[in-house]
Amino acid sequence: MRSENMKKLFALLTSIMMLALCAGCGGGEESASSGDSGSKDGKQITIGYSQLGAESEWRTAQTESIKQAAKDAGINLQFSDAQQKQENQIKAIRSFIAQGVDLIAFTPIVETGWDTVLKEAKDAGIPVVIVDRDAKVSDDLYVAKIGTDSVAEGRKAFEWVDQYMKEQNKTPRGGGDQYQIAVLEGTVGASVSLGRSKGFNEAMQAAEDGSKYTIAMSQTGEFTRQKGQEVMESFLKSGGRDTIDILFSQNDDMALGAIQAIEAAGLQPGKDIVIVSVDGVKGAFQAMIDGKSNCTVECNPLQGPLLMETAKKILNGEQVDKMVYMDEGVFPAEVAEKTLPERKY
Ligand code: GYE
Repeated sequence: MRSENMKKLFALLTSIMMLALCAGCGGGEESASSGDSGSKDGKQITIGYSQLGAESEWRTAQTESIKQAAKDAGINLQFSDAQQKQENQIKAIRSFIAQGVDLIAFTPIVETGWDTVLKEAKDAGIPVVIVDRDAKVSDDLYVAKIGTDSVAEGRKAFEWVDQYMKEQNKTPRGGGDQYQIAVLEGTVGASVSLGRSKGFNEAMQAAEDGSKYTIAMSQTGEFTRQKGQEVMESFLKSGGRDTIDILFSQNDDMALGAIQAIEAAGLQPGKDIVIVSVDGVKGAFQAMIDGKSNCTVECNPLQGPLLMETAKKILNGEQVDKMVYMDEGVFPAEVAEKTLPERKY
């Protein structure tokens, strides 16, 4: 009888222990499935990301940031490179919808033409996050935008130029009383190209001495080093060699190409022609250290961690900001040497 009771007690204790253990492992799974480990209802999160291409140092850094952040967050990233074609991005987004990914993120190469495909994502119940560049679509077609303030970048570029030109107090190279500006624009129709032009021009119009400047030449260099070089060459050949005072390049890569064209024309980049560009990649810092460029306005490509965090919140049903801008600074040549070692891209 006694040993019967002992057996029963033993059995009871064993089952209590088993229950406790199971609860423990269940709890482990629970925490693995919520938040930090990149899973949704116990399943790994899959994000489909359509990248526009690989045109610049900046873009390479942004792609790396997104891939690394997905890995760190335990998220399965379906990455697709559209090689500068909007139609490839639309195809990629459609294939993410067909696969039934948990969330779609994309960096729109141009601002317009996204309504139909985003409507398809919405109908399939897949949330969309727009990353880096902007798309002109109605608010119900995306959950969040993570990006850079390109209008502010353009404005900062002009403000730096204006202050620098005042300090230098040079006479315009072409004679006359206006400084001549050449602009290398980014991809045609891209929000960041339009924004940087807008910010730069508005700041010029608003400046007290804005009439001291004129935009003499402006053309797209498609955000690539090679195109930047080619277009700068043609600017210099069509009269710019003796007249351009300032180059505003809408990204660093085009400025690096332009520097080669300026040197090939027998001029000193950074001296004969003052150069300001946007991005803040290491190549621009090196050019400033070498005395060949004057300023870079930062555009932060390290968007991966914020994207993953935002995606997890959305999939957990949490509220997220509709628009988040990355923090960005301005780096003139005098701080380049000190700053380069700290640069992450
Ligand atoms: O400035 C440029 C690029 O969309 C902000 O795209 C980005 C821009 C960046 O390739 O280098």
